[in-house]
Parts: sequence; structure tokens; C-alpha cells
Amino acid sequence: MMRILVTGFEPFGGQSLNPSWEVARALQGTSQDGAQDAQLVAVQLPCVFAQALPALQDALANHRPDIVLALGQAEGRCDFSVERVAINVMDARIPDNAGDQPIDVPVIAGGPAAYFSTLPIKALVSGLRASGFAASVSQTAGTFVCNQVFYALQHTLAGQGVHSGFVHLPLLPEQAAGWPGPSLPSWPVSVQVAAAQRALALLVAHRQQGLADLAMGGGTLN
Ligand code: PCA
Repeated sequence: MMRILVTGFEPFGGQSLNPSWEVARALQGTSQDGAQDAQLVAVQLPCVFAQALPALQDALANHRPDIVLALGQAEGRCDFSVERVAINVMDARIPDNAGDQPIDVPVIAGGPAAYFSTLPIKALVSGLRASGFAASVSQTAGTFVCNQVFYALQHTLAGQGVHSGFVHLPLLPEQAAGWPGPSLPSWPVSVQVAAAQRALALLVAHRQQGLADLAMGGGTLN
């Protein structure tokens, strides 16, 4: 049986919702198209540098997943934003939920500068677009708690054959409505959940078929 771990974050930055957790918890217990025998567990991670990695390690040890889809909120992103790379630095523009704000501290001292996603990121983007969901490859997951979790996830699972990676999600409409400053894009939770469900079905099928990722452009000029 295919074991899937989906993580989402608690709200942060003064918000009362985080789309990543709303999506993760909605997925819990659902079956994925084409993956009837998959078992999905959703785990919430604290948006606290000092607590997120222990929670992630617990989830990995408890569920021993074949596929990990880590989700986070990225205000300003307008689509299902599939991260390519995690970098070994924490540089927090705002304090985390415990008031901690590390500047230029490695996620893992002595670790490599970066890890790539081991998800088929191009196939994911292509498959989502074919199903009507806006999606793209993102070249940076930032330097806050999402990137920290993504880096530690890839570091922990390196060489184990698990398919793992990170996706940033747009705001929910109720968040965007109250957001200060210029308007930001948002997706209703139903659309976010449907996109994530499609993504998981693609990931499961891809893994079951042992396919390589698509060679499709997903870069940016700058
Ligand atoms: N987004 C933040 C942290 C938690 C979340 O959902 C980030 O992008 O780092």
C-alpha cells in the first residue's frame, strides 16, 4: 500500500487561517483518483523554527511515507506553486509564532547548500494544467519556516527513494479580503483541495509507473 504524508502549517503572521492546513486536513481520509489503495495522513506543523523539524521528524517516523507533499501558504502567489529547491539558510523577514527571527542561520549546520525536490515537478505542473488548475515551478521556497521544513525533509530522506517536495499555495479569499496593501490573489479552499487531490493522484501514478520527470520548460529568466 502506498503511504502518503501531507503536511500543512498552523496560521502565522497574525492570520487565523492557513490554506496549507485547511487543504491538508480536508485531504485526510480521502481516496485519491487512481490510488485507491493509498493511505493518506495529514499532519499540522507549527510555524516555529524550533518546533517544526521535531514535528516533521515525528511524522516521518510514525508514517514512513512513500510520498510526502509538504504544503505552505505563500501570500502573493497566484497558482499551485511547485517548489524546485530548498536552501540551507533561515533568514526570517518576520518573527515565527514563538517570536524567533533567525538571520542567516543554516537549517542544518554543515549540510549541503541545497536539495532539489524529488517530486516530478514538471509532470506535476503539466498534469495540473491539463486538469484546468493553474500551476508553475517556483525557483525559491523563501527563507522562512517553509524552506526550513523543505530542506530538512529532503536532507532526512536523501537517498531513501521517497518522493518528497514542497508546494506553496495562494491565500484563501477570506484572508485576501482583509489583507493590508495591494490586492493579492486567492483561491477558494475547494479549488485548492481539488488541485491538491489531482496532484496526489499524479504523484501516485507517476511513482507506480516508475516514470522519469517530464523534460518541459519551467524556468524563469531572472
Ligand atoms: N508559509 C510560511 C511558513 C508557514 C507557511 O504556511 C513560509 O512560506 O515559510
